Amino acid sequence: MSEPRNFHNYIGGQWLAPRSGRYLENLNPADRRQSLGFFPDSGAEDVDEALSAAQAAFSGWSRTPAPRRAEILFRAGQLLMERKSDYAEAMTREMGKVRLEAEGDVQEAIDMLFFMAGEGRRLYGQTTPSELPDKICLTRRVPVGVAGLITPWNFPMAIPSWKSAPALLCGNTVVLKPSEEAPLSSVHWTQTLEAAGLPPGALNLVMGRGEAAGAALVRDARTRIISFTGSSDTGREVGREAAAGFKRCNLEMGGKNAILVLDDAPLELALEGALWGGFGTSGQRCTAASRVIVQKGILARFIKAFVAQTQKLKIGNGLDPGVQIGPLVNSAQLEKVEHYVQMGISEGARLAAGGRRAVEVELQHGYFFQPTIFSEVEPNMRIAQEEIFGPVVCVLACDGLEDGLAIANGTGYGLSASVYTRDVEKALHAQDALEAGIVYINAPTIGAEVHLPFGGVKQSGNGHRESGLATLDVYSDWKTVYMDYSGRLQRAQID
Ligand code: UN1
Repeated sequence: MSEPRNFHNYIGGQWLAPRSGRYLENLNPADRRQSLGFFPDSGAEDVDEALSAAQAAFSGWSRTPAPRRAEILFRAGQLLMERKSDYAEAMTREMGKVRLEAEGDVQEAIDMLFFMAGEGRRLYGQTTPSELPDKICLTRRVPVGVAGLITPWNFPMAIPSWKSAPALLCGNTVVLKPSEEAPLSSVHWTQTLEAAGLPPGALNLVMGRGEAAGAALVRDARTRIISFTGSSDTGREVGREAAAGFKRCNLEMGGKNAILVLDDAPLELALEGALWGGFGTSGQRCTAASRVIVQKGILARFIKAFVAQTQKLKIGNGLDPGVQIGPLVNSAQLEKVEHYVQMGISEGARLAAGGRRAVEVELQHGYFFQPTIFSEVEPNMRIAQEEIFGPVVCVLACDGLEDGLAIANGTGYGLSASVYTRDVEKALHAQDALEAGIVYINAPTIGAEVHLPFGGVKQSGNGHRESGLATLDVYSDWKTVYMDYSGRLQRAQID
């Protein structure tokens, strides 16, 4: 292997070494003997420089017509299509998700670029009649200012795209701080926008840890929008800090998503959904189906087949063909999963599959964990309440639709939920009653598409949405314009 190289921040259109002088090495979680390189461990001084660059670029970028801004995003989408395969391979090496899923991650960013590019010629406001004659009223979306974007490692290109594409389209400038576990995909994202012709300072990339670079970004008065995806605990801190500065703040946090399988469900389809929803991305999705609630009539049959199919999943390096389960992202995540497995056992759940690190010879240099199923899980157990973010699925029993819905809704989270049934009335009733921002019928809890709103209720979010047209409300302010051509003073509510 060649010498691991040093990567740089991107500030004001230049690739710069961090002023902090510090770097973090990034290792391949499937084989930690392989280094991806050294990435800036930026400090407050780097964030300061990036915010100055973003602020300086704001007047030019915000006055660039939205269709012109959109054309740059469109070109970036075309470039990303050409680079998809290379970037996906790098993504698998940096955070472990299997190659096919990494391609899906890059594809999600392409989709977002094209979706937002189209929006450049719309960005619709409203025109309304006035209560007074010879007067027109309308609303326009206007840019807010500098957006600070803090993104996680599990969707290292998709999530930066969810945030930066609409932020840029709306005319804001951006400072992006990706997770230190997956900075390379953000380097690739930034290089693509640079090559597409984004002017200097419109998007700045500052790499480093949340405690240093992330905290400085959230705290600084120049950041007018904060968009954060990560844990509910960190989100609470971010939200508190943002509130003190009256900043727009979009928080996307955890989930404890459930698939509800009723007696009349198409069983094979539900099994496939539980496997993909529970173990896709090794369970490291905020939308992962970490609970499967099965009606008693089919419970035994479901568990038997679910265990058998889970044990057949091929674990390994995500670049190897046929591998379905990649590693966890790092040792801390591995230890967290182990901790929860021990907890499940001591809470009295039955370990039905997996439960251990995968220790085959070819896996010994990575952070691999067997896909794990607990059965006989009670709704109030901690393994059924807390987000594990790993390949651990809890199977719970329910008596029927109402009981199943109560269990599904019985956690503090509310991101994604799913129901499998052939009964149309039950399905429609469930989509009404499930306390979740996203509901699937006869499909697993993962797989959101970029032109629809993404986000959760309860502790999964703070009322905003990513993706879809709804995300434009995070990245723009409404300006209301009244145009009076009567030539006289007209008093609303009086004349
Ligand atoms: C996340 O896990 O943070 O719907 C995002 C899905 C993906 C995005 C997940 N499109 O599962």
